[in-house]
Amino acid sequence: MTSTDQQTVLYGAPLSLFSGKARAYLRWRGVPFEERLSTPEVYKTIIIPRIGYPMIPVIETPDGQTIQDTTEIIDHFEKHTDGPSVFPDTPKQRFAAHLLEFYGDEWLLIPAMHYRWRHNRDFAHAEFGKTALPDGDEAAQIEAGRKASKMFEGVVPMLGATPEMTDAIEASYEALLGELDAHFARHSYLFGTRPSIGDYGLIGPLYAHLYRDPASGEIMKRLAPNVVAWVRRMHELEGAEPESGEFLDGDEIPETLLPVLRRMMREQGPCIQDMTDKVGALKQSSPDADIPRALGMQPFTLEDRSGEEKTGQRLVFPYGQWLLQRATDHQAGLSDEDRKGVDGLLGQIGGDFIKPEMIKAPVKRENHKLVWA
Ligand SMILES: N[C@@H](CCC(=O)N[C@@H](CS)C(=O)NCC(=O)O)C(=O)O
Repeated sequence: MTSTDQQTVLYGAPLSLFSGKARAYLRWRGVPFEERLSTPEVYKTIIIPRIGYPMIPVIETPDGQTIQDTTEIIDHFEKHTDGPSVFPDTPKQRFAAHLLEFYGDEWLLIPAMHYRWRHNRDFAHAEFGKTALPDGDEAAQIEAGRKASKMFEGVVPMLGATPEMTDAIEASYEALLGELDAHFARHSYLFGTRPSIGDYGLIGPLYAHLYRDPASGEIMKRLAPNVVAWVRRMHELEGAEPESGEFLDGDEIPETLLPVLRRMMREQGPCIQDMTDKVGALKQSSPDADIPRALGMQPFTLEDRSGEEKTGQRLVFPYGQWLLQRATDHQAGLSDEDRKGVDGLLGQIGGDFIKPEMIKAPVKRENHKLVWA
């Protein structure tokens, strides 16, 4: 990559899901950067004045740009630095990589938040305290951590992680771990020996909440040692060289990824359809209003350990449509032959409903906000 004397700064925190995603990417991409803790002072003096709301991670580039949102951060470095891309340039791999980024960023928040707040609560309070009061003693940090994490803890049931859904969320997550473990037994990353944007989507939840939080890490180590090795490869670059590797030849989608993609379509699929319908209805009813962060609730269904379907409710985030559009825009731009390949893959995974026409009211991001495209 091209380097500059001044370094990129990443404002984030060790416990943060999306900071882990950005950090892992910057390390692999060989971007020289310094990480600074997102303390209350940083929120007050940097993040809120520049972004308009409290959210991490935030990047400050050497030329003074401020970027929030890990997808935009990755886009920025893909565009402005040289080096191998995390976007496969073949039709099916690129499409599947975008879908899996969406799955990791949005859907795997459910197990991530479930495990953090039901199985790692004390640890999480202490970790929030280390960011909120870095110079405090342990007791003061825990107290500060309880306060600082109230919003995050409060939103857990709204994301669908309720006590009633516990068994189904854990059954689904454990099955996913098994599927990913079988995949990573054969491949270093999702599509070969180079990480893709899909890998960066998955590393968010699978690093901070599901690997680093101790009770979650114990489950991952017990059930999925190959996923653990992938997390370390992705995040610590253990056994991996920055900017190295290749995507599989011939636009191959490994057989071992099909169960993961099928799970995505089966579990998240109905919510994806509902999300695009709700975003479309909003544009029809209030074309001039700001797009709210959430658009009410939607049902979602997972199987519990006995195979019985359990239905919960979760918030609908229009932001998810922006991630989905990266897949559907790619699909729309394909030649007839390449489109057949992608649609054939969708047929194999139960995802026929994913098509450009499902986007009724496209969105884009502008100045850190979601707006109508
Ligand atoms: N889409 C954003 C999500 C970032 C995000 O949710 N960050 C969390 C910490 S990991 C946060 O700051 N949340 C504050 C909030 O949700 O209001 C990204 O990719 O950066």
